[in-house]
Amino acid sequence: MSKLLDNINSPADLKKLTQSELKQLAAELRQELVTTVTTTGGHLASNLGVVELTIALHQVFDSPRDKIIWDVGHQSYVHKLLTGRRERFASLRQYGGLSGFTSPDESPHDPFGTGHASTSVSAALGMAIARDLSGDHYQVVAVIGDGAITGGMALEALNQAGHLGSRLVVVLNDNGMSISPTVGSLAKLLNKVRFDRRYRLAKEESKRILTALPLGDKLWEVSQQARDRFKSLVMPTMIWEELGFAYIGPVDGHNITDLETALNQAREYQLKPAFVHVVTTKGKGYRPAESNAVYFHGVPAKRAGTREIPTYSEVFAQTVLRLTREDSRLVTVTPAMPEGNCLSMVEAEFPKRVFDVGICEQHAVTFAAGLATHGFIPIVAIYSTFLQRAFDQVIHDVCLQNLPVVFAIDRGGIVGDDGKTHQGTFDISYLTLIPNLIVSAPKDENELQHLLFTAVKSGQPMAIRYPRDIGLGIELDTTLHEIPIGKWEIVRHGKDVALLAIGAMVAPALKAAQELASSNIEATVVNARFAKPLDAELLIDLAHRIKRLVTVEENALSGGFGSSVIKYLQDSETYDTQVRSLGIPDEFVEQGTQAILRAKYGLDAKGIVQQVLTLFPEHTSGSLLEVEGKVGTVS
Ligand SMILES: Cc1ncc(C[n+]2csc(CCOP(=O)(O)OP(=O)(O)O)c2C)c(N)n1
Repeated sequence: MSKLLDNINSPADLKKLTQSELKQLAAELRQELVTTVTTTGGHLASNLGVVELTIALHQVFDSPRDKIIWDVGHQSYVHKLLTGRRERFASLRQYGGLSGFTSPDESPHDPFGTGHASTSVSAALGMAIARDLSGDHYQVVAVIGDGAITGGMALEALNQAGHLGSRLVVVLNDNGMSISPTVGSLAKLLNKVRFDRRYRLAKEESKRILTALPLGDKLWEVSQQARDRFKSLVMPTMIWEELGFAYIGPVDGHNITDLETALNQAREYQLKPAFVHVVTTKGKGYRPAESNAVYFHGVPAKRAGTREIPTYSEVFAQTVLRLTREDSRLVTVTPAMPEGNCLSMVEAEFPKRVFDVGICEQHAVTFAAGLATHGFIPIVAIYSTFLQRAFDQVIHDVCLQNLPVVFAIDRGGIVGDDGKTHQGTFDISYLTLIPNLIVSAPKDENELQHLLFTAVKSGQPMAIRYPRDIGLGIELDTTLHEIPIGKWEIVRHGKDVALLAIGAMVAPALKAAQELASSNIEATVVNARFAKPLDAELLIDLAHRIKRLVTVEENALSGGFGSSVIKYLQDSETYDTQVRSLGIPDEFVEQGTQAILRAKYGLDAKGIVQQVLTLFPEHTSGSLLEVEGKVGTVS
């Protein structure tokens, strides 16, 4: 049977449908989401929750002339399906396929690139002011979740928007959930609105007032005043009005007619920015996702095989649990990622010593700094890509004061399907330039435990970056020990070339060394577990003895581990050593599986072998032709 969705190639097609057809379309969209996303992986529950909201937005606004900016962009799949990207939908999050977020490269209906949270209101306000300055009249709409709105940037933008009073529509998609339940006093306030019985009665009342309204500004103002008097008695929604917005809502986010009414009112409103409060259910319409929105926030892609080996994140959390039991000074801080960081098990046993601070990376770091000033040892559990947000806090609030904060940096290196916005390929560069900070990466999950133990004991700021991956299946030591700071480890001896590999690159370097042996090239492999400080003694020794060094890192070459090694050798006037650095060239890494991307950048065993062979012209007959042009090298 043909579907309505088959005939929707742009929002204009949507506008031809009747209300009952729109309902059918909503059902078809849900079906499409479930079928595709359970295969490709992706943000299923968030998208199921915004089906009606997306339809209503495209009914009321005229994209791409009007700009609709989805915060984070993880809930933009329905928007993609309605804006001409349905045919490519099965390529979602695949190498060369549709992005899991919004991207102006992909469609004129994506006016802004997203991936990190809490940017939408700032970007929308910038566009609204650009519109005003250039005398244009299009509409600008930011759609932001109740999780993302707790982020500092969003609050900063609301503050400016209310002050400027420019025309702008902010739609709050309030489902009570971030990835985990949204935390904080703002979340409590929103919950009050959603669950208060008096409020629900009042909502009915105010809805009648609202829907009876003609859309003129004057009448709106008068009715607003009457409504405000009534509302302020019972509803804690006045905060948005006090911030300078016209508040509309709450609106049932699964009722297309109500949504259209509210959005039309917001669109017509001229006097100040409008704030439309939409209440949705995360996972709506698909029972497993509705009942477990945390799991279905981001479902994994269907891939062959099962796993018995724990992930680095799991080993991290097990170690934190153990250390928290042993040392009462230990506390853990996570900016809205207790699930991703596997911290639920620690939180269950130590609810007062694990802090989910919301999507607030900057605050997370300075909050940890504050704790550290009073004898606590905070572990900030954070993804590499999100720590970028808190660069100044790491410098100014932690390292400058030399406070003992541990940065447990998950998803360091290539993360895969989330793509350009989420790759953790800059942290070695942006952390090693900071004085006082120790920067490390374990070669396997067992070493992760020991490095964490070392960091807790170090009395200094220390970062440990580890990959988004399962471990190597190494047995975990039961007794933890400190690793001497700045000491590398030789894991294989060989006289011809030394591979200095950091973190997840040690394993492929070892494999490469074994393959090189069959070409009669004997490689030393070093587990360069500290990017800072470098093991100067070992480095100089290798430079003198072996003369051919290859650094391997899953990080930008610019400012990375390899560049530190080259700089050190240069400063020590070790000029007769040939150094080659393997890593990520000066570009953003697209989406795709980690295996595809590591192969693309020559960061697997095969790529390492090929690069090493270039240092041995006598061995390279022919095979070099296979080296991909993209491999990033610095010689
Ligand atoms: C700066 C930043 N920190 C963390 C994340 C990870 N993250 C992606 S979606 C999400 C939850 C967003 O919650 P909400 O805005 O309420 O949207 P919902 O999924 O509930 O619709 C988080 C924490 C991110 N994308 N950006």
